[in-house]
Amino acid sequence: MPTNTEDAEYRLYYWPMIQGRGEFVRLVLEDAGAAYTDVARLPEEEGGGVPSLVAFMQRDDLGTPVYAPPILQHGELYLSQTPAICAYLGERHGLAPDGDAKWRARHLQHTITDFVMEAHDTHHPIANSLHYEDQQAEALKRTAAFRSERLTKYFGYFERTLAQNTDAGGEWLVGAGCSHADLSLFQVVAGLDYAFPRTMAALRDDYPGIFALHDRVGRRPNIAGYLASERRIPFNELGIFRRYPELDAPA
Ligand SMILES: N[C@@H](CCC(=O)N[C@@H](CS)C(=O)NCC(=O)O)C(=O)O
Repeated sequence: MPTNTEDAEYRLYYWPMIQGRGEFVRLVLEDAGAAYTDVARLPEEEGGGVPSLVAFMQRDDLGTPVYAPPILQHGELYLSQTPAICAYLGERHGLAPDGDAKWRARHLQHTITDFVMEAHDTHHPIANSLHYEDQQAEALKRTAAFRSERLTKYFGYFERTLAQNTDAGGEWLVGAGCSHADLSLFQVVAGLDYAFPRTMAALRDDYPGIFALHDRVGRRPNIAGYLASERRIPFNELGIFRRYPELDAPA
């Protein structure tokens, strides 16, 4: 492992069976065309698997221990917290605006982190340690409020943000081009489309900018290639965005 961070490879540590929060990091790496190793997806014999991730989280030699995955290792730099990792990579690879606007991309990235947490909590409103089935009654109530109040509030906010970004004619959230925040908003829309297809179909006409951004990101050549590859883990009921039809709007 080179000690010079500039030359070092990117090593992502994340749960190997889900897109989860690791996906926000993967999308920046993939769009940038950056080489990376998704360490826990390597076979255990090659130093991968869940044990590699658990061992990493237990390390006490990093200066500052990491709390939870995703974790990015870049030479001797170790970063956790999805928004910090996305901003770090975006700013290194031309996926962040210049100057002070980079801070606005970061604040958008943190807002997306909040949104993701609320989307997750729809199916796990009481405790992560409990199965969905053991908190289904609370999940039904929580998701009804999420769909009618929170989802529309976040979408309204991002729609306004797009409309006010005259630098990009309303195509990107901040600055003149695609940034890490846009890639992450793509992932949230994709995830919500998976989890709540009926709710999302009903919202399409009300938030045209957000859905157009989703489609625009999906057409970016490196992203389109990634989505069609085996590197893109399918959505599933272990991840953040889960399809439980009873939580979606009535048919
Ligand atoms: N705010 C953190 C949350 C990290 C997080 O919750 N990671 C999950 C996987 S997506 C985890 O394994 N958490 C373990 C825990 O919180 O105990 C981020 O955005 O990266």
